[in-house]
Amino acid sequence: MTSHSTADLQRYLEVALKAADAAGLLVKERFHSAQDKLVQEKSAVDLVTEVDVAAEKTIIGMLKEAFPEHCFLGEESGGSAGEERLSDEPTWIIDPIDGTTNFVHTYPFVAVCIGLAINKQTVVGVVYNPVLEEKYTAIRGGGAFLNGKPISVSSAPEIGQAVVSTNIGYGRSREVTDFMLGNVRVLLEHNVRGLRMTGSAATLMCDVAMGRLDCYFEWGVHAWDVSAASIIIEEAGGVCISPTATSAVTDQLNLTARSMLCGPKAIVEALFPILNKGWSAEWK
Ligand code: LIP
Repeated sequence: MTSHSTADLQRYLEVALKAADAAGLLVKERFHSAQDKLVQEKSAVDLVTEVDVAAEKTIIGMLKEAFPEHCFLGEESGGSAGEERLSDEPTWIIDPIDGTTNFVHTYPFVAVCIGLAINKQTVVGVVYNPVLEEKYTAIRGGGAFLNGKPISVSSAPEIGQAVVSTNIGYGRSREVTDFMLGNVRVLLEHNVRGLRMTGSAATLMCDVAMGRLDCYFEWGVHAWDVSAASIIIEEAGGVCISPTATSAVTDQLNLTARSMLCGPKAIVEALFPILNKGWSAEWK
């Protein structure tokens, strides 16, 4: 397997930043014109706009030109079947707009997400919110940055002092509702200081990376929602794990596990044993 030097990772980051800027411009230009965003419905609650499609095309076009030998996995072009085929080869994992519902509703928590995974682990990540002008970047071993300034996760020592975040996703069945509400109940019973749900996995994860939130968890997320942001958390000193009924806090993050729990190690370790983990990808 070819090895990738820090200089290679820097070069990957440079191109990813240019692609994120180009896509971010498309998002920003259309953000305030909610009425004329052409919306298609993957389901009544899972939306895709013409901007998602155009932004993904732009990103993949720019990355492919620079790195024709790499693989690509995009929310709008790859789909879930592609996610299951994630290999050890360098693979760009792209969400052109994480927070599409927010975008449609002009709620400013949206992000262009570009991650590069090698051996199924993210080594380069860019999460760019062009509305709030917040650009998070990281390469493996090089620290995490918000608009060029180093960031780190919070030092909240326990759940009672933590503001925790999650999202409710797209499932509306009885099983999903019971599972989601079960975890909200767990947090309240453990006197969590606050709970936030703002509808974009990547922006919440970056809020955790820069320490304004203390933790994020969600079941149902895809690799493109979490790949880029996962390295930003890890490089900011936090941990990211894929909680399942049989996993442990020490397990390596599995980008395609459809689950995420991340934050400072102390909070992740405190939440891991108490959250319900019996989620099923089959649930609607
Ligand atoms: C969204 C995630 C969010 C999750 C939604 C959806 P999208 O991504 O960021 O955390 O709750 O179900 O996956 O679809 O806006 O890119």
